[in-house]
Amino acid sequence: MVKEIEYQKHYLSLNRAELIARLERALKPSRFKHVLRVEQTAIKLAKQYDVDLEAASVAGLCHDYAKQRPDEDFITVIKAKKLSKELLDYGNAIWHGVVGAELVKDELGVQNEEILNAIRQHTTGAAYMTPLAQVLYMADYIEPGRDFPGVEKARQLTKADLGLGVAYQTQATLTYLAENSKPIYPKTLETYNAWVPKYRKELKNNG
Ligand code: DGI
Ligand code: FE
Ligand code: FE
Repeated sequence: MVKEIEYQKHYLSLNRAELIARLERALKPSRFKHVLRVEQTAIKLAKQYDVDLEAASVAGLCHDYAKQRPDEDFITVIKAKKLSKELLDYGNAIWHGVVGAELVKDELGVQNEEILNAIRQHTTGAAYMTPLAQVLYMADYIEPGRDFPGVEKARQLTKADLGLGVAYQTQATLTYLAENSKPIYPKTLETYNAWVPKYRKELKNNG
């Protein structure tokens, strides 16, 4: 366990303990424990890759804040904030990050756009991700509670090269979605095109 950090940068008006109390109320216990592990994993990666630790903590804690909201809440936000109508074709898997970031902003008071973008991108990735967004995307995928074929490889590659981890996850997710005939959000394809061919050689050697 990484030592708990004390918030000093005012990314939100809540302190860490208050934020955690809000998350515990918003989430079922298993999801709450997941966000605590994502926070710790994000902090660890942030240390290695020279990303702001406090931003990694806030992003890790808040990334699934909206996961348990009913569909109506997301549809209301999509309409009220005039977000892309294309979003209405998807569901919670896509909404909880892309639309959930708006709830993180309005209800938890996180105003920092880099943190909000990292939350928006945490499920699908994006063609351009800041190091913070890459850290969150990977922390969510490799936190110690994750157990699926390939997770050890993902941990190893992420430790060796953050971008290679991003490419590995993106390839695995796209493969999983296609194999299971699931709808692919266009941004997921953009992420694939931006990251996977770039790491073609490394991915091949590490298949
Ligand atoms: O919220 P978590 O479970 O912690 O993790 P997450 O937000 O990364 O969500 C992972 C799920 O999202 C995983 O089952 C694959 C799914 N997903 C990722 N990209 C897409 C997607 N689902 C659809 N339908 N389309 C996508 O493009
Ligand atoms: Fe999520
Ligand atoms: Fe998550």
